[in-house]
Amino acid sequence: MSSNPTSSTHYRACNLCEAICGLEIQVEDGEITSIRGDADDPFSRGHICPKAVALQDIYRDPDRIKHPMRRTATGWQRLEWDEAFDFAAERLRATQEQHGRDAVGAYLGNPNVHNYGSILYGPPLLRTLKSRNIFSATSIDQLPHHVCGYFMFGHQLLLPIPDIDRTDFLLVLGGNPAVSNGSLMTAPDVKKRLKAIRKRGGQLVVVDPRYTETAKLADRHLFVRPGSDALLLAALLHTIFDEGLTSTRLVGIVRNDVDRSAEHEGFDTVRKITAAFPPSRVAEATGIAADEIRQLARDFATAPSAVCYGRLGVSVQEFGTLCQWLVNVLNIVTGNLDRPGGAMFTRPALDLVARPYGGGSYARWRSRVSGLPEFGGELPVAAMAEEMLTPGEGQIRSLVTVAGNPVLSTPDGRRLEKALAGLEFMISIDFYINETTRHADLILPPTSTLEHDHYDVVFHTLAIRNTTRYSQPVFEPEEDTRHDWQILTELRYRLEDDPKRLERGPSLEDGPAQTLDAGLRAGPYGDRAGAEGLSLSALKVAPHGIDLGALESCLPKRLKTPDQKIDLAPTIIVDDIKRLGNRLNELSAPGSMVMIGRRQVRSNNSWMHNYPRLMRGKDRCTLLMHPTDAERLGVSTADRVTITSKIGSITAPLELTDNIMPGVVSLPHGWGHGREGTQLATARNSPGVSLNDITDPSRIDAVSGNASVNGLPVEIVVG
Ligand SMILES: Nc1nc2c(c(=O)[nH]1)N[C@H]1C(S)=C(S)[C@@H](COP(=O)(O)OP(=O)(O)OC[C@H]3O[C@@H](n4cnc5c(=O)[nH]c(N)nc54)[C@H](O)[C@@H]3O)O[C@H]1N2
Ligand SMILES: Nc1nc2c(c(=O)[nH]1)N[C@H]1C(S)=C(S)[C@@H](COP(=O)(O)OP(=O)(O)OC[C@H]3O[C@@H](n4cnc5c(=O)[nH]c(N)nc54)[C@H](O)[C@@H]3O)O[C@H]1N2
Ligand code: SF4
Ligand SMILES: [Mo]
Repeated sequence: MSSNPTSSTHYRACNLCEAICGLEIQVEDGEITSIRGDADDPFSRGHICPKAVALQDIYRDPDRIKHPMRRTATGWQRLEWDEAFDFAAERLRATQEQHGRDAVGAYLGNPNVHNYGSILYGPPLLRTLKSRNIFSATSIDQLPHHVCGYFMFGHQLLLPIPDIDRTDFLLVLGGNPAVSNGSLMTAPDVKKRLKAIRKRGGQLVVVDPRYTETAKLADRHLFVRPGSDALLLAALLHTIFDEGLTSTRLVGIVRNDVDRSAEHEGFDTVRKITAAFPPSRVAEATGIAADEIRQLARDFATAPSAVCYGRLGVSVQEFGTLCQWLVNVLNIVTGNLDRPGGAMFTRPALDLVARPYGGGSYARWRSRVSGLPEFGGELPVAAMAEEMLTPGEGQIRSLVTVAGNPVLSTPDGRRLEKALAGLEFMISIDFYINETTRHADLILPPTSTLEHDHYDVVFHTLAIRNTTRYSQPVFEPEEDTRHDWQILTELRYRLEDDPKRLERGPSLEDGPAQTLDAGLRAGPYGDRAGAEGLSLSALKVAPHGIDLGALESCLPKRLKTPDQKIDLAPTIIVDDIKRLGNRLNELSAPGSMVMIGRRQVRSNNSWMHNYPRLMRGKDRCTLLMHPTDAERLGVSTADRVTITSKIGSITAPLELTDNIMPGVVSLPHGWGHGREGTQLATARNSPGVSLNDITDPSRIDAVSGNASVNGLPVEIVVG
């Protein structure tokens, strides 16, 4: 692609968020001179956000480490790779020999999902460790979606994706795609796509305790009390059944359940359950008037096509699984699942649903201390610190973290820090010495993203169109560095102690590109199916990506349930309705203030605050509060306030705004870089505070064990 030896143009997917935008990167004399949106990418159409421009800063960051580092009494010391791998394997093996398999725990962070080498080579390492104490960011994020996919459709990755390009009615609960760029809905240039709904005569309705950037694009915005969405959804369904607005379109593929009688319509269990939640009964708790709820139900059910989409705000809360289940039920009983403009399943070129990857599993074991259920081989991260701190058999004594910063991203970060400090051994695969990895005995740093190839194994599976794209590396890796997959594999070989493999090392023949090629060729568009089909070499000559078309109806064939029917009312989920009923009264009498989070365009969870171009401007780690609350509490804009929960206190500057619901305050997560020993020079200049220093690990979604950081009761005082 290069026109002369010193100047070259590279087409490359951005791997920083789920939107997977195509980029055009210009390099001259080994330096990036420009990063732009790739106008020829058929999916992202030239869209880009400020974070992508910072890819060059990640590559050049003086704080990024490139060699193994060992923590010693006198500071960090560089190790050779061989020594480092030996040290790691020896210590992990010693822990397991002395205390058993489960004594080594692991935590996998979000960037793993954006790195196909890690997705393919992380699981084999975990299988070698054979520990039950595996955790990831999934359980403070989208776990309820997987639980619903598993129980309703038979596979944890069968997640219905909102067909926003064709819908007539989009109902968004607890998602802010205008800032997050979309999640479990890969939709580059999402703002334009949302605006297009209204342009073609459709409607966008947003339900959120904050009048968000997405709400500003909507026809209607409804403030909702945090944590009360399951009540709202139940009341919407109540109205739809009550007024005879259901569709029989999908009845034939909904499984019979025990309640079903001969003349039953197929939706009886759900009708019975939601009968207990008329709009008038939930109005106070949700903060939404009964008439508004009824009208919303009618508008949704009578639109030519409609889709309800619920994201982080309704997942990372106490009724996360109920919410995601009710979202699916709403789409199903109105006939909107698996049809254009509704919620649809993808057909990706590398198909994780068809391949022998895990379809899911539930409660095969439980966490030792709190009894939280396993899902898909992992335990909920809310249990991680207590599993380190509580003595006894099965206690975690050593930890492996891979691309994660749980000190800032999981509940009660301070307690986790205490737990990390007490470990026998900790190893982090990460390229920063940050709030978490500073506790490691050993850090193994991978290459940065532009130094390796890229394929979105996960996000094509979650995309609003079927597309595929492979990106070549922009830079050669620096000498004596390792990719994530190589680190994961080399560590595994050492633990397995297989002399033949050890001698050979992780060679490129074992590399992710080979696995990708095999997966593409065996996939639904693969060249095994026809001479013109997809393979890695076909993708290499199409660097802008290939559009494989709009999502298509695929039910019941794509269901993975044994009878190829949808389980509309899985017992494990339905049983949680009692808890919702019990909470109704409590939610109806809101007394205390509650805290929610928020995302920001120039942040990416905890780890992109070290790039000067993203950090210009005023302090962003502010507490949003409605003026009426400020008046009642006697605080004003100029104040710094102390925010106290059951777990602890933090202080933050106050920002008054009408855009937040009275009774609710909001602070972004991922800040708090002032901790001793963190080697992030730019981030430390505007450290902010960590919201997760006061979130409560005992607040969880009961069904999945997902952490519930939103809706946290707090008290606020000046100073
Ligand atoms: N209160 C509150 N807490 C939240 C959330 C919230 O909304 N509110 N959101 C939750 C969500 S959705 C998520 S996903 C989690 C995220 O939680 P985490 O995944 O634990 O946190 P990140 O901030 O994404 O940290 C990523 C880490 O990976 C490293 N890294 C970056 N790229 C690479 C790479 O290519 N290879 C390797 N090996 N390392 C890399 C970074 O240096 C950093 O240490 O936070 C959750 N926590
Ligand atoms: N710029 C940027 N983009 C990102 C990230 C980032 O940190 N920065 N993180 C990425 C990651 S890891 C993820 S998972 C996605 C998440 O993507 P989104 O789900 O779009 O995430 P948020 O912006 O946190 O939106 C959650 C919304 O839920 C609302 N909310 C909170 N509590 C409740 C409630 O009880 N009910 C309702 N109805 N709403 C509630 C909040 O006000 C907020 O508007 O974003 C990704 N994209
Ligand atoms: S929206 Fe996401 S994928 Fe697109 S450029 Fe920004 S960070 Fe990258
Ligand atoms: Mo996330």
